[in-house]
Amino acid sequence: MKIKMILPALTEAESPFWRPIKYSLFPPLGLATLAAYCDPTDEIELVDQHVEQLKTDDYPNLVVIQVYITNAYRAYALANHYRARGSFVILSGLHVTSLPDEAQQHADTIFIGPGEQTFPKFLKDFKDRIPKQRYTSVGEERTLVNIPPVRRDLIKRHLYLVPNSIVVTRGCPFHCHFCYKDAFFGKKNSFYTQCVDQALNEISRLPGKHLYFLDDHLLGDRRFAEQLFDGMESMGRIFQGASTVDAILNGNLIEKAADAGLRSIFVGFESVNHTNMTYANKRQNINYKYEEVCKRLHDLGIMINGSFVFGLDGDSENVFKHTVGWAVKNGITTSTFHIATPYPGTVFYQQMENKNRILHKHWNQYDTRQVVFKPKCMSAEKLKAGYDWAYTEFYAWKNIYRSSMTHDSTRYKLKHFVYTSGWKKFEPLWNFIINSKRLNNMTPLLEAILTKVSKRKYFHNNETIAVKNLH
Ligand code: B12
Ligand code: SF4
Repeated sequence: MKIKMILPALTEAESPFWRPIKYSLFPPLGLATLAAYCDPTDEIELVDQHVEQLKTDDYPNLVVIQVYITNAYRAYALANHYRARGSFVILSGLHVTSLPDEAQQHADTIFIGPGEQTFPKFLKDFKDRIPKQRYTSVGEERTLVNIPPVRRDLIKRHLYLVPNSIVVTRGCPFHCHFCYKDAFFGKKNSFYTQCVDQALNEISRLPGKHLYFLDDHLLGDRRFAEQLFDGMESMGRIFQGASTVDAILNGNLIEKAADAGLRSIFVGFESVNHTNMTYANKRQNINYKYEEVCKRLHDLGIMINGSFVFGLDGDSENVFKHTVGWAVKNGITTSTFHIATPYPGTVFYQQMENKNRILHKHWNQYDTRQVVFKPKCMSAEKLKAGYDWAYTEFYAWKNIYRSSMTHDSTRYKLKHFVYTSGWKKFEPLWNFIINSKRLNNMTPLLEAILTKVSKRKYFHNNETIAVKNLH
């Protein structure tokens, strides 16, 4: 059977502000995960429209499309196209799970929630010629135990800066009101992990040194994470990942992560205005001092990618200046700013809908760069202008310099400066490398920049951690 798997390009990937490097970071891991359930005799083509041309003059038997909110219209057009050519078309992903009835109009079959249990069921039904219109894994038992190895052979590694992306858990233990997580996983069983051995095996199959864990919260299951980091300690890897504020400050997990090779971490600070965290049900951020998070990570030589959301109900016009000032002062290496976006299926969306504050439902503008709801304490125009200002200001040379200078050692200062300016200031060079299809030649450079700068050793003693600086 001929199977075509497609990740259609996100709408914003075509805007004049498109940063091709942002969309050439990670391969389509979800689709490669699903491909593992297909028959070895199936002829599978995996196309990521962000990095390659999508030809649509073929006749696959089965077309599998992953739908995010901002590629939804493109995904539906592709689905209609292939259905008209006689292919059987299936759709799933976050957006299909949020709005199944919308997606169903364009597909022969849709899937709700993660696909590890439902996709193999469908494949069997499809072969038996009794496919259903809908399969759901929300509310059902789900597991990652004994899932087959991701079909990484289908990934065109040379087209990505970070070909070694990996996920070893699904979901997250928290329930933030603006997050897609509960809509996608359901409230029950919304955080689960692989077996540690299986995760370590997957890591050992990946070539090179550098890994990027795309898990929502790599430190979310303390026992699992401890065993994972213990197992990784002798593997000589360097990696990046994501965590919440509380997991970084509690216990010694973050030290174990550093020992295992963690060199940079995505932290959901979301807002320097703590009232917002109560509105957003982000309890894991409340009552923690963000400055302590930064200090602890910097002491371990771990760079910080801080995530911040603007426009929640506690925000007024001074939030932009306040946030950028805080981030620079605390040596945040890179910042990802978002305009608060009520994704369908979330509590935040329901709240905005109930108060008649949704401005429109053009999904391709729900990209967190545009205002799609009425903010409470400022106009939509002010919110957009403040967001744009924050990006420009944070990545101004003077602030890259100031932020780099907050570190103690010269090596860390230099590393911060090179990493941040390399990410944001050399767009034409990135574009040239992407066009010459040599992006993965840059991976060793990324590895070099991520080498360890801290020589600290950690001595763990039950709850207390004595950090001895060997500088
Ligand atoms: C990598 C990534 C990206 C990449 C995506 C491209 C790529 N190559 O995958 C890039 C950098 C482009 C990106 C961009 C953005 N992202 Co992003 N990203 C992720 C991330 C970290 C990992 C995705 C992943 O690989 N997951 C692991 C795989 C195994 O899961 P999966 O892809 O979901 O696939 C499974 C299921 O969805 C399902 N499935 C998927 N497709 C199909 C199809 C069929 C037929 C079937 C049966 C099943 C199925 O089965 C798979 C196995 O279970 C997620 C967080 C996360 N942990 O998922 C955020 C995430 C998807 N991103 C998010 C956001 C907000 C963004 C941005 C808006 C950020 C910004 N301001 O730029 C943009 C735009 C995205 C959009 N909404 O349109 C949010 C999405 C919110 C939402 N409702 O859309 C997430 C969930 C992060 C979060 N916690 O909030 N992102
Ligand atoms: S901690 Fe992050 S992934 Fe978890 S629910 Fe909150 S926003 Fe979503």
